[in-house]
Order: sequence, then structure tokens, then C-alpha cells
Amino acid sequence: MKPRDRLRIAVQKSGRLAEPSQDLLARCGLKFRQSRDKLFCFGETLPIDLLLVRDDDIPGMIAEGVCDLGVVGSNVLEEQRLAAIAVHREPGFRALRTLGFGQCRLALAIPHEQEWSGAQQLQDLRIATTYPALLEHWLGAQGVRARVVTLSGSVEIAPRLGTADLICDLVSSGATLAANQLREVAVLLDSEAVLAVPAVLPADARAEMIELLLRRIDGVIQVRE
Ligand code: PRT
Ligand code: ZN
Repeated sequence: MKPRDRLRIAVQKSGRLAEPSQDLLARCGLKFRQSRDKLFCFGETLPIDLLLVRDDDIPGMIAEGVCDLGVVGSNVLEEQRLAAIAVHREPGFRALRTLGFGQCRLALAIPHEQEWSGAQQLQDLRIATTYPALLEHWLGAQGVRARVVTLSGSVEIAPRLGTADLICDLVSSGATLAANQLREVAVLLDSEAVLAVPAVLPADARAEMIELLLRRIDGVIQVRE
């Protein structure tokens, strides 16, 4: 990692985690001035800047040293960790704190009229998901072979389209599953937003700022609890 004297935190640009991430940092006393292209926020109170990106890019940016910290769902972090391990690569990032927002679960859901007798019935079925590594890992642990159909979105319509027999997707209220005549039968992962850091934390001027920020984050989380 290159020495730098300002800390860089990657947060989601827009989406479910965007506002709560910025809100957490504001509660930590950080104030930012946003660049014109809205991709970068300059820290005015402390030497801590923000990069506004897609959530899926955050683990890679941490591993590459483009940023020092990131706020991302543990679902994304765990998916990318398992995907790296599957190709014998070191992930290069880890979760340091759970942040108490963005709660959801990665679950299997089947067409609502179908019976569910357990994971064994998945043998040779097609499961649509945007989380292939997490799904493969879970199937392996169950000792079942199924066909993982990787989609980039709109997973919940795959059974109706006939591209899969069932799905593995994130669920929070359950309304999306209900609207698509699906029912949840197993939870693969309980997820929430986490503070992600590189496998090896920086040892230069940034180390002190990380310490300071962690103390403030812990304070904010304690007040919430
Ligand atoms: O553009 P970018 O790639 O950054 O955004 P994104 O579209 O990948 O992510 P976004 O904003 O949808 O979600 C960001 C993170 O929020 C996820 O990675 C999770 O950690 C967390 N999160 C929490 C959720 C949900 N709840 C959630 N309900 N992410 C997605 N959903 C979706 C789910 O995929 C399904 O389509 O909401 C639908 C189900 O919701 P319910 O309430 O109907 O059950
Ligand atoms: Zn995403």
C-alpha cells in the first residue's frame, strides 16, 4: 500500500446503504464537500475523504489499496471472499465492525405451491442467484449438487420465466417473494452493513485516523443500542 496522509473511505454512491453510510460518518463528526462529478467528497473536518462507488466495487478497491476503509453489506464481502478463495486468491479484505443497518438475509425461495422437505430435494435443480459463490459454498456444505444459474438482477422472476426452478436472493420484508409467488425455505446468510478494511491495516499516518474513527463509530453504535 502506498503511504498517504489522508484516509479514504468507499461508500455506496446510491442505493440502500448510501444514506445510512453517510449518516454514520456525519454522526462521527465528519463533514464533506462533494466534487462536481459527485464521485469524491473532500473531508473538511478531518483528513478523511469519501469515494462514492458501486457497492460491488468496494472489496476490490480495499484489496487494491485504492481506499483504506469501506462500508458494504457482509453479503457482498462474503461473496467476494468465497469467490477469491475458490480461485486460490487471498481476499485482501475483511470485516472489522458490524454497523447495525442494512439488515437482510440471503435465502432460498421456492414456488409457493411446492412442498419443501429439505436441501436434498435440490439435487440437479436450477437455482438462480446473484450470489453464486455463497450458494455453491452452502450447497457443498449440504452435500447437494445443483445447477447454479448466475444472473445480474431480477432473480425473483426466473422461476416464472422458466430459467430456474427456484431462487437464492436477498430478502428483508419478504414482500418481493410474496409478489412473485415464492416462499422462503432456508437462510444461507444473515447480513448487515460492515466496516471493511484491508487484510493488513496501513501503518503510516492513516493508522491513527483509523483508530480515531473506530472510537467514534463505536460511540455512535453504542448510543443507538
Ligand atoms: O448500484 P449498486 O451496485 O451500488 O447497488 P445494488 O443495486 O447492488 O445494491 P442495493 O442498493 O439494492 O443494496 C445494497 C445492499 O443493501 C445489499 O448488498 C445488502 O447488503 C443491503 N440490503 C438490505 C438489501 C436489501 N436489504 C434488500 N431487500 N439489498 C437488496 N434487497 C433487495 C433484494 O435483492 C430483493 O430484490 O430487495 C428485494 C427484497 O426486499 P423485500 O423487502 O421485498 O424482501
Ligand atoms: Zn451492487
